Amino acid sequence: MSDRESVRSRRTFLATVAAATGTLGVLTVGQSLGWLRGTNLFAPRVPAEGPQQLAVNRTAAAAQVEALANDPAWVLTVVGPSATRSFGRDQLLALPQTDSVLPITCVEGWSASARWRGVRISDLVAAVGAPADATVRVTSLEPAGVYRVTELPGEFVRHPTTLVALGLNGETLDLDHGYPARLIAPNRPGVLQTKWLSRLEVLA
Ligand SMILES: Nc1nc2c(c(=O)[nH]1)N[C@H]1C(S)=C(S)[C@@H](COP(=O)(O)O)O[C@H]1N2
Ligand SMILES: [Mo]
Repeated sequence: MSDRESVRSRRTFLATVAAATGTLGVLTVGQSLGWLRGTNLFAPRVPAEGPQQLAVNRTAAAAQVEALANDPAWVLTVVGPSATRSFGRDQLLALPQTDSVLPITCVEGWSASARWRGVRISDLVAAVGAPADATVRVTSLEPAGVYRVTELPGEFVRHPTTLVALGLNGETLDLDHGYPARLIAPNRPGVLQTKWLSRLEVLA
């Protein structure tokens, strides 16, 4: 490549970068400004639209969990090495509550922060006699679906912001956000933030 050609190709490269950066700038603005919402092709779900100012990826109706989630006899079953315990919502609410500000980061291309309130998962693991850094299998009430069962490694279980969330943005967790209880942990893809919890099992 001659000197002149290399200067030209570098210019072309820089122009491409500038164009791409400009596009990104516009898209970022589109994510944050209400007036661009309708034109924003890259945000299939707008984070601020949905119950409790948070987008919903899969509704309770779509997941066919409405009846199970609204059942007053619902309990969260926690299975440990030496004990199994069941907690109703009122029992969970009677345990120490923690607030965590954590985002949902969906692979569909949106991320939104919210204030969650609930019980530290490490407290529930301790209540069934397991170590705070145990791995926990998390199962949803959802009868079918790829996100029904997830595994939570010990580093997340022991993290003080990882919750079985019962509340969202100052209100009772909406059915579409996982009522009666959902998992919320830091630095986890949205797909692993299991909604409509049914069971936590400590794995050996
Ligand atoms: N049981 C269950 N939990 C789930 C899902 C699901 O389909 N079923 N979707 C996940 C995905 S992909 C995301 S991004 C988040 C979205 O949470 P939100 O709907 O409360 O915003 O929930 C996660 N938890
Ligand atoms: Mo997602």
